[in-house]
Amino acid sequence: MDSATSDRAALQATADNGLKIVVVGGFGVGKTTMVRSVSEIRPLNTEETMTRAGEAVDRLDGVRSKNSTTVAFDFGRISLDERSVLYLFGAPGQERFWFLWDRLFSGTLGAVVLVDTRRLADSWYAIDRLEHHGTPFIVACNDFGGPLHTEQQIREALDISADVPLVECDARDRSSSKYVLITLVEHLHRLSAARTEDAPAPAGGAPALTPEPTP
Ligand SMILES: Nc1nc2c(ncn2[C@@H]2O[C@H](COP(=O)(O)OP(=O)(O)OP(=O)(O)O)[C@@H](O)[C@H]2O)c(=O)[nH]1
Ligand SMILES: [Mg+2]
Repeated sequence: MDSATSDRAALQATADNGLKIVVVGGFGVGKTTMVRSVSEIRPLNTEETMTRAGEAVDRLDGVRSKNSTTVAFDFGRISLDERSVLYLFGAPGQERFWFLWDRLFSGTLGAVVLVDTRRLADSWYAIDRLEHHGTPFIVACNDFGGPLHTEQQIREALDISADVPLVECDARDRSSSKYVLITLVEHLHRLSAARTEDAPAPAGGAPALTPEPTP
């Protein structure tokens, strides 16, 4: 287990808008890879080697070459600007660890549902849980060079409406992953602005985002 952390990128003193974001999705879609590639601190990973003992319970369809899996969660951090800092939590993808998700979603402002378009059905549970919690999310299709689907086909397969942003990404690429997170934060700001449309704007720019109350 790699649990080392470092302060190689110290948090700016002006960072007063911390947002908890979860990266969720099916097994082996690249959640740990995304948190790793984008984090400005050495990420906390709870990767464990997958052994023969887990063969009976761990699903390996489509990800045969994978030999480690997240057993708790990943944690990383990225500053978007002087004030906004995202605290990233990567969820475990194996079904036997899904019981952790509901706790992980607590206090979460928004989520990235990472999708391998060759295994779209593996994303259904994540979307179901997010909708249950009322957690806003975007969908990011990670590039595994799989079969190409139109945006409409993906929306229909995942049963997501037109107002849920859908983007493509390569989780191994920092700027691509950062673009995904910026898309999510912009989505959250739009939702927040729509909620407070009639309220006067607070001094000092965009209103700070606050989590939805957990149902
Ligand atoms: N081709 C390709 N491979 C990727 C991409 N992102 C991640 N991978 C690879 O996919 C494998 C799975 O990545 P992980 O980041 O461990 O996936 P995960 O979703 O965290 O997996 P679990 O925590 O076990 O559910 C790794 O071997 C990555 O190197 C991508 O964008 N393209
Ligand atoms: Mg992982």
